[in-house]
Amino acid sequence: SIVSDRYRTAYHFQPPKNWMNDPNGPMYYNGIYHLFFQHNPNGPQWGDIVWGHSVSTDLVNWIILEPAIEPDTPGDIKGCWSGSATILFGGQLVIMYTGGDVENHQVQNIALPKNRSDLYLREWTKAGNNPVLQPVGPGMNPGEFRDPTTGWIGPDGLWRIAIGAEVNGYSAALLYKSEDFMNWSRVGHPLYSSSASTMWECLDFFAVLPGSNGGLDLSAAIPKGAKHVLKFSVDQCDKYMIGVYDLECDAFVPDIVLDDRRLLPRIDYGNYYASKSFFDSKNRRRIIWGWTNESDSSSDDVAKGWAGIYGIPRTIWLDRDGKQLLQWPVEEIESLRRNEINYQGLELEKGDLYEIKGVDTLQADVEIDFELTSIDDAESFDPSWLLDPQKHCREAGASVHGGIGPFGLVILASSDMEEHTVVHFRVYKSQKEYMVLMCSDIRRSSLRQGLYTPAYGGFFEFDLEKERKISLRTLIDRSAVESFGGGGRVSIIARVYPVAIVDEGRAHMYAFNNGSTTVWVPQLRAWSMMTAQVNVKKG
Ligand code: DQQ
Repeated sequence: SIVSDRYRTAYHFQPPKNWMNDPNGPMYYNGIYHLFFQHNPNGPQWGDIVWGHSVSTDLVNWIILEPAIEPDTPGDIKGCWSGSATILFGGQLVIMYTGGDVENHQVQNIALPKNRSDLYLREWTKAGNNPVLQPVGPGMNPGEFRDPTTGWIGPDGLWRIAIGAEVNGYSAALLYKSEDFMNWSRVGHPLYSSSASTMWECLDFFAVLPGSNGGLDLSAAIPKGAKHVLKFSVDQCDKYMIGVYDLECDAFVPDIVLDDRRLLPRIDYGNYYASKSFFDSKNRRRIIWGWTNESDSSSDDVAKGWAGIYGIPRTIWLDRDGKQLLQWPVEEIESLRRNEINYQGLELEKGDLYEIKGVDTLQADVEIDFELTSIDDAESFDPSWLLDPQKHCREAGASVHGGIGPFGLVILASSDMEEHTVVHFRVYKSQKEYMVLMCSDIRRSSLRQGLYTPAYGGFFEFDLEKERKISLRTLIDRSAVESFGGGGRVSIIARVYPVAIVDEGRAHMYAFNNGSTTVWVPQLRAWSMMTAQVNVKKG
């Protein structure tokens, strides 16, 4: 149908139809990128979950294969849920995933490639000794024990994995050890735990080197000065802590422990969950995939026949100060760029709205630098805003004048501006630094009723004494808007369903400024994005 096709993304990952949630077991193996995904082959809502399987050589174009794992054994008959792939020595390959067993307990199972010389690794065999891990031990909740991480090797040469669990009502990243990846025993203490929250879903644990965007393989020798990241999915978003992996205690020790978990940094401040990263040995980088759900209703999903996309795969690394993760779309996505337009030396004064013409405004990649002509008018920052950036974005929207900002992009706008999405910045002066607020405000993205349309937002620190330019990159893909602010310090992905896209088949795009301080745009580049071959069935 028209509605289904107009909102269907052109270069974000999704199956040909039906439901998709968490990315599972991403890896690069023998020249091929593999991506598995929680998938309902029978409908556009969660249920009947199997591991869908797609392969690619460039992370842009994908071929869908038969599902890799389906519920057909006592250990996974009630569900084949999330998990990870680990490449062992000698090229051995293992998937560990959570199964719902006959009693509806969550257990961990192993699947192995049937034939490692099949380039696409189409068929997977379940291990005879499944399940390899059961939810046993004092205080364990058998219904909250899932999503094993990729394995890593400890100094004793043994494999380790972490699994999210609820133990005595607190959240734990339980740690397990094994010699052969088949027989596992639980370590007496967790990798990390907290009394603050319920179960952590989709744990991810990896090493990063401050200031270097080269990725690290968790199982290789970790260089001196490296840090570790523990990511967990909770409260509808993906949060992380930076710390060290203390080899002596065999535990993760965060650099900072915040007692209010609303203050924890997020991988993405928009619609993004259950992310999982992997080390790409081809280009020596760490890549992260995350799930972006629909923001329309489930009856809309039935009408569309599909639900769920993934964000563009992103390179993820740690900033020089070792304080926050940075992300940037993998460079391969730039192969879809066509017809560059280039504006130079735009001056945006208070109230200016400058139309950007010459690109496909429904499928575009936009890179823009905003240079502040002065930083004297920055209003002062209130640290309590960090608790709820969305509230701040609601109260200080694009039409509310400020000292510095709001300035940014208005996209997916109808001719009469009744519908529009705004991605914008505001700059504040805090005691020691400048704080930048980035908002992706989708409250007026559509005239349709029944959509989830928040004003997403996140703050980042920025040294404006050193650098006056704040960059914004926004990828527009029909119903997806994915933005990276300050060189990847804050990312926000959102889903929008404007009526104008359907009715007019096009939209308008503008750069704007609504703050007292004039903003200079030394350069704005934008491209139309071609439609990628994402899981299109051939023939
Ligand atoms: N989705 C999976 C679980 C995971 C949850 C089930 C997170 O394994 O905890 O589809 O979205």
